[in-house]
Amino acid sequence: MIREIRLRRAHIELVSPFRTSFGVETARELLYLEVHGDGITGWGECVAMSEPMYSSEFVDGCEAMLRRFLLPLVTPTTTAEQFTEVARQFRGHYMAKAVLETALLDHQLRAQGVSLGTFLGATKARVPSGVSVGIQPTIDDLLRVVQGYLDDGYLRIKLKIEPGFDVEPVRAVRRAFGDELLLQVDANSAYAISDAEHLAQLDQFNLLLIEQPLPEEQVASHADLARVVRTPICLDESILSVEVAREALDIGACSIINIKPGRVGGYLEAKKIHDLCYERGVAVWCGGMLETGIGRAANLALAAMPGFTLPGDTSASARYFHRDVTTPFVLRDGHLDVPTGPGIGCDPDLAYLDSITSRVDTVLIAG
Ligand code: OSB
Ligand code: MG
Repeated sequence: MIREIRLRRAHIELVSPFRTSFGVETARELLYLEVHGDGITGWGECVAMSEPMYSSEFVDGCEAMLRRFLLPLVTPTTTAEQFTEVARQFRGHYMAKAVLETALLDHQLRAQGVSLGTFLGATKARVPSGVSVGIQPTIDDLLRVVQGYLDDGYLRIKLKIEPGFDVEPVRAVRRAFGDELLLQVDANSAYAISDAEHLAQLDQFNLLLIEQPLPEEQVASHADLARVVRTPICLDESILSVEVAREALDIGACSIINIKPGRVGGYLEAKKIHDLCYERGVAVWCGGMLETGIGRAANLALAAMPGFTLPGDTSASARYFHRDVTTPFVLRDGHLDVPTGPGIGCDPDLAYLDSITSRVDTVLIAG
């Protein structure tokens, strides 16, 4: 039985600033939910950023959504599946829904002694790691940063791009590291359909994919773009549900999907998108939102499903934080191990987590 849910706010610095076409992140404002009951704690980490720059969601907005609309849906016996169904009455707010669904799912799986990987149908014990490289001040800086990640053993490089930092940086990375390097780019919706010919210049670099070149709402324009650009289009921001995924694939807006559970309302919806793509032979990979160990553990379970055939943005703890809130995830031969314990399979170091926590509020679950 669920007795209470704690909402914890915390703060953690990033090891280096992460610049994208939408802004610069130097720290993560964190929101965790803890579902308590029967001596078990289920954990969820909210992926929303401090400001609504990647998407319309932001962490204080998620907290408001949770307090006012989502937490009141939970009773002592609510399952993750039931929560997700009743939460459909509220439009949007995927990241807020996802953190609560995940904490409920972790709680119930821990009670059953079943790992999230087993629950989802994971088939791998470890997953290949890629790394997302922020926009750098100069191309020389970029080459140095990429070299460092390759030295660490990362198996795939994703370059963040924006107008003015695209063709030349990609050319330089290809030239420096060779044709064998698994390389892709992410624009975070910084371009317009009128940039189609410009983006087609990226075709010469044999990229795995171009991620979210156009705005979130312009799904159909991505289909137009895909007729001009030969490099596969992958959608991130636009894919908010399995229904959007199906429509995007049907019209040819993308041929690859970046699955982020937080962006689609949780792991249950993420699994549906995986299953759809798997059935259609469409490659998927697991994105990231600069998660700490709690969110990362759950993403690894997802990334171990059979349809995740491209390396994800599931990087090691050290790529983000000087000290993670869980036992750090470390790269071995370019891979991260999928946790095997019940639920998400790992626990935070509570003393350390408390030291970076600004506030914990307890919501009693009335029975
Ligand atoms: O677009 O994939 C993205 C980080 C924050 C918000 C959006 C994105 C990203 C990343 C980094 O690319 C992924 C990660 O390493 O967690
Ligand atoms: Mg992206």
